[in-house]
Amino acid sequence: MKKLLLAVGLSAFSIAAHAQAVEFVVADADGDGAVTMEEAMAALPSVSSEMLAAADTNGDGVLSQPEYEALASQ
Ligand SMILES: [Ca+2]
Ligand SMILES: [Ca+2]
Repeated sequence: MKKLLLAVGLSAFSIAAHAQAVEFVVADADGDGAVTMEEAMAALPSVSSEMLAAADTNGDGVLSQPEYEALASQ
């Protein structure tokens, strides 16, 4: 499990290596307290739709602050 997470983290890092992480409050453009997939892609253009889907750990279709920050810090 740890190895898998490390591998996922490393591949994400290589993709987003020089991306500037955008803070949750900035990424949440409409300020409703959740970052939609569209907002996340605008804030983190180097993130793939697969990474966004994986980041939505509770499967509600949007990223909460902890979900977003886990993605942004990859
Ligand atoms: Ca929002
Ligand atoms: Ca979610």
